[in-house]
Formats: sequence, structure tokens, C-alpha cells
Amino acid sequence: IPGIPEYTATEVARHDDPNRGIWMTYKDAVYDVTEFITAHPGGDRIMMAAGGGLEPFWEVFEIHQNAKVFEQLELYRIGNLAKEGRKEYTPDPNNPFANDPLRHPAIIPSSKRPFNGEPPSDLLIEKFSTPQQLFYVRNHLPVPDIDPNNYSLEVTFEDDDEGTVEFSLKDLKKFRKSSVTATLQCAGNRRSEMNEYKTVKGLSWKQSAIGNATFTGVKLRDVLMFVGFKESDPSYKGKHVQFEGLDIDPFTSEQYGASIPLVKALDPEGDVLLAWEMNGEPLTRDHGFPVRVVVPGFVGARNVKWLGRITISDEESQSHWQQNDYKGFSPEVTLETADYSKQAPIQEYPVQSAVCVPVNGSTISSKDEEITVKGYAWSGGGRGIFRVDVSLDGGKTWFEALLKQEKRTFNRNWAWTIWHVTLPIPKNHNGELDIVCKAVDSAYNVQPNTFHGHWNFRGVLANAWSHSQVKIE
Ligand code: MTE
Ligand code: MO
Repeated sequence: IPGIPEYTATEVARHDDPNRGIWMTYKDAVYDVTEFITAHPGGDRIMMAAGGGLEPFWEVFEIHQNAKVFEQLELYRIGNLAKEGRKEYTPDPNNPFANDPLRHPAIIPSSKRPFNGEPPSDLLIEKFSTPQQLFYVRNHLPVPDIDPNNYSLEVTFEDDDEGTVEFSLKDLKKFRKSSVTATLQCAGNRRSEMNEYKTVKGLSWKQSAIGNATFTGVKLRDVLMFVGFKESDPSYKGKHVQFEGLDIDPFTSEQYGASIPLVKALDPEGDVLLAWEMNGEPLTRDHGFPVRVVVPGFVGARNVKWLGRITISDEESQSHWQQNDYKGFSPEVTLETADYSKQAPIQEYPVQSAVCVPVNGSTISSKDEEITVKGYAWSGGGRGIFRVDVSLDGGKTWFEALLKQEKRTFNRNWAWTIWHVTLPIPKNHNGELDIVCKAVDSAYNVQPNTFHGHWNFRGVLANAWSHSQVKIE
């Protein structure tokens, strides 16, 4: 609608509580929904979009996506979103993070500079594909602002004199397109639970530093073959593919980096992708625009965003994040005694699962006869999920959950499993349920019962049985 006021995204973001007014956007429209929310039961859920966009909510709660809601919403329209709404920050030389993008208000930050955040867990498992705006964000550095027209990816063989091949975004898009649905999980997912057992060092992730999406791009294998890689070369097996991000530490000038074994990159069934799309949309800046690596079945840290350079080398990446971070240690090892050079980097993640609904600490009615429990399960290395067991009594008795999963061929199960089960509430509860889940992967690997014996000072690989304590009132 022309001729009505324009508001910037920052201005909208300020309106996130009833006192200042609750504003939301959908596409180009700005709505003041303060009254709508107070008048509508269930409006509290939509509060998670206060000060931000409604798009990911319509993706998650498809039921609401009907003409009627749009019609109603139109009554609350107060203006248009300014065209440059998403890019209004002016870089501030004294604050390297000033040019970071705005995040969806439903994302709960665990740190702001650099930005890290995760969605509420009950929202996370509503859909098999996680909307990009609700996908956890894990940044170590300021988000680079890359002009796609000037973007170039360098590919180098360390022991080859022929030097470097450069690809523009257009060049990459000339390759055969490939898609893969894969789950990314940060090595620190569920760290806060390990921290409750005994203090660890790291960002306090709850259980939503994980997400599942369909990525589209070109297979890294196709690019490596194109630049002349010869599979028949017997030396390739011990080599590594190093990735360098275009994000730069403003103080040390170090760039983010990680590596994977070359065999994974060359495996036609390894499905490693240089991706520019996530769920059919261009990557957002937070998720690596214009191009990121997707290494299905590997821990999040190897999925390098804002990819600038690929190097084939005899060595692993020498970056901090490959050498001195993202490694597991024995429980007795401390920050002071840790010798990172003696531990292997986390690559494939072990089996994981978590209870997402009901949310830990919530209350259910004593009139309820049944309870529906929902969550996710995932394992690294393409190992699928065979089974998820759920208990309402802290693990004394168990029930099998119903699984929603994308069945793929052997050891190519890159996507997570969403599960649910509806169970009668036991009569002999003491006003409380200790809901537990644990998953079994396709190698029959299981999760440890507790963090005892599994604890490590960095709080990575937190995959003990997941508990959700619920009150009955
Ligand atoms: N790539 C770059 N260039 N810089 C980063 O900070 N973080 C890594 C990885 N790739 C990171 C990166 C980590 S630790 C994780 S868990 C994933 O990206 C997170 O991806 P996401 O933010 O898209 O969820
Ligand atoms: Mo991570």
C-alpha cells in the first residue's frame, strides 16, 4: 500500500512489549497487533514474533496460514516496512559487530557479540524442516557482509604448482545442482545440562543448538573433479580438505577454519555440499551467505560458512577451531592440563536425542489423563535412528515413540528423526513426572544414562539421557 508510513526493521524491533506496543511484520507490511493479542486466546504464542517477522511462524504453524487470519491482520496494519529495512545498520569502526544482521525475536541469545542463539525447543520440533530464521546461529566472529557479485571461492592444491582455481557464484551455479537434507548440531548442544552436573566452560546452549534443513548447491566432489582431482591418485586417502571462512577476527585477523578428511569429500555417497540455498531460499547472512559447506553427519563446526577458500592438504586445518577447540577429553582433564594435540577433533557426532515437549519445568493439569511427549533424535555419520524410548518415571519403565524420518539408504541418514508418543499419566505420581528419552542409532549405539563419567571440561558431546521435569497441578 503506497502512501502509508514506512518503518525500519530496527523501529519494529523496538516494539516488542505491551507498553511500547507489539509490532510484527509480514513481507512488506507492518502491523500493530497489541490489541489483537490481548483479544485472542493463544495469542501468547505469537508473542515470540514480537518486534520481528511472522514468516517463520506461518511456516511452523501451517494451520494458521489461512485467508481469514490475513484478512484480520490487515485491520491492524499501520505501515510498510522500509525497503532498506534489513540493512540499516551503518558499520561502526569501533564495534566490529555493528553490521551484524537483525535476528528473529524468537531466537534466544546465548551471546550477542559474537551472536549465538537458539529457538525455544517446543517450536524447534514442530516441523521436520527448521525455518531458516528459527535455525540456531553459532558465530565465532562478526558476520561478514559479502557482495555476491564480487564473491569468489579459491580452490588450491597445496602440493601442486598449477596454483589456484577461482569460482564466482555464477561459476558455481553452472555445475549440476544437488540437494541434501541434513541436520546440523553444534558440539556444545545441551552443554547447560552437562554444566548442571559439574561446571564446564563454554556457551550455555540448551537443547536447540540443532536444526534440520534441505540444502542446495553443488557437490564438493564435482568441484574437486572439475579442477583436476584424480581419484586414482593413491595418495589422496590421508589428505584433508581445509575450509576457510571470510569472517575475520577483528583483533587477531584470524579467519574461521576447519577441515574434513578428503575421503569424505570425494565419497559420492558422502553428500558434502557447497550450498547457497537452505529450504529453497538463499542463505541468510547468519547462515553463511552466499556459500557455506554442508558436511552431512559431521559436527556443526566443520560446516564452514562464508566459504572463501578450499585447500587440499596433507595436514588438517591449523585453525584454532580444528586444533584447540571442539575436542573431547577424559573427565579428569582440566583447562590447565588439557593437551589438545593428543586428542582427535570431533567429526562424526554420537547418538543424541532430547525431550522438547513438554518443556522442562512446565506444569500440566491434574485433570489430564494422557500426555504427549515430543522431541528429536539424531546420530552422526549417516547412522539413522532405529528407536526412541520414552519414560515418564525417570527411566524405570519405557515406551517406544513413533518416529517421523526420511528413510534413506544405509549410512546416508543425514536428517534427524522427529518423534512423539502419547501415554497415559501414571496414577501413582507424586505431583511430578520425570520424563526421559534415549535413542538407539543404526549401529545400536546408545546414549549414556548420566553425565557421570562422560563429563568433559569443555562441555562438548553432551548426549546423556534427556530429562524434562513436569509438575502436575
Ligand atoms: N563458519 C564460519 N565461517 N564461522 C563460524 O563461526 N561456526 C561453526 C560452523 N561454521 C562458524 C562456521 C559452528 S561451531 C557451527 S555449530 C555451525 O557453523 C553453525 O551453523 P549455523 O549458524 O548456520 O547454525
Ligand atoms: Mo558449533
